[in-house]
Amino acid sequence: MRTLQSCMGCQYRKLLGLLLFYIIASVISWHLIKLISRMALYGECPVNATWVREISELLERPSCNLDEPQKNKMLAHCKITMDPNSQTVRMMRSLPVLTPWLAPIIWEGTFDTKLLNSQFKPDLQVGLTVFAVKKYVQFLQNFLLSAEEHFMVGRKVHYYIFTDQPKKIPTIPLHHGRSAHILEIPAHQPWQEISMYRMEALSMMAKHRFYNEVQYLVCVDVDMVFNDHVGVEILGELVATLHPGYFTMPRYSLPYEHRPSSLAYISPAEGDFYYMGAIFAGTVAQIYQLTYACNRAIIADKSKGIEAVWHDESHLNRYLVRHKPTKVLSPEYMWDVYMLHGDLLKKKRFLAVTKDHEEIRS
Ligand code: 5GW
Ligand code: MN
Repeated sequence: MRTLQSCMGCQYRKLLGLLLFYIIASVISWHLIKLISRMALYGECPVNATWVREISELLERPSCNLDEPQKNKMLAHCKITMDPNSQTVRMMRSLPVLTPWLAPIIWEGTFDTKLLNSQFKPDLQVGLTVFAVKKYVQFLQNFLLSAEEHFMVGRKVHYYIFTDQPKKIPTIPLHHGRSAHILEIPAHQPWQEISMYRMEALSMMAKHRFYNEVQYLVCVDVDMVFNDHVGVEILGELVATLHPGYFTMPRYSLPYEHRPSSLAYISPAEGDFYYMGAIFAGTVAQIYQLTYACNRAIIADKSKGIEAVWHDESHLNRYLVRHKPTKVLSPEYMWDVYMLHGDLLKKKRFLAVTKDHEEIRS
């Protein structure tokens, strides 16, 4: 009898112990889950502090021409959008690595350079096209030097430099197997013309020359510098780049052409991302199709007296609604120090050079 009672007592103690263990374990795991999900959502850095510092720095720059009330308004706006508990920020911080049509979005950590390099033949030839018209020739030196350091290192690269001033093109020592070709073009007057003329010139050259010389083309702005590795991971059939100013924005706020009278029109029901006109890539055939279609649309708009809101970029975005890119580059491949959320990027591979717009375009 005694042994039975003491045994029952020990059963109760065991049960109590187990209960206590479960309570403590679930409290600990609840806190752990909360901690892990916070880290996953916001990263380990105190994002709020980083963003506040970024914005304050931007506002204090001499080139920031906002007046005091404008600055205050901007800060107030940022306070709302930067609250890490807000739904917007939660959404923004989950960066997509696949498009809805399952094309990869290239971020640091999503690719293996060694493996990718083994998938491309050693005799792969890549064309890098760039326009340097009027005062923009001054960007070429640093552009080319940085490309030699970071762009398709160890690969055969053809630089195609479209310019109105062949004599002013700097001579940069190029690595073995890499060459520069100067292609003379007329200086167009209004700036949109130069920017848009690129589509015409590229489609012509793709048809008549690039076919024979390269397999892929990468078409970029010249007011840029390479700042980190840019390699074969950017090559694909049709490659577009997320605009650094809009990759965290909801679709309804993207600056597409909203007037149905323009051929660049994108309706509220259409559009996926907002792509940047300053860098796109693809096979020669795809770049030919893209630049030819965009140029045709630009000409048709012009004949109706319409110019798309962001010029060639608007037409590029329209084209990419119908022809989904097979690969999308993250803003690592097109960054500008004036953009927010730089803390989300592990690398800033291709950077816009800060320029005095009025001076350079005069
Ligand atoms: C651009 C704006 C106003 C007046 C002229 C130009 C211009 C552009 C020019 O005088 N020369 C020239 O070669 N371009 C080419 O078009 C450059 O490759 C330049 O990178 C590209 C797009 O123009 P950006 O860079 O001024 O446009 P954002 O949107 O990058 O500022
Ligand atoms: Mn530019």
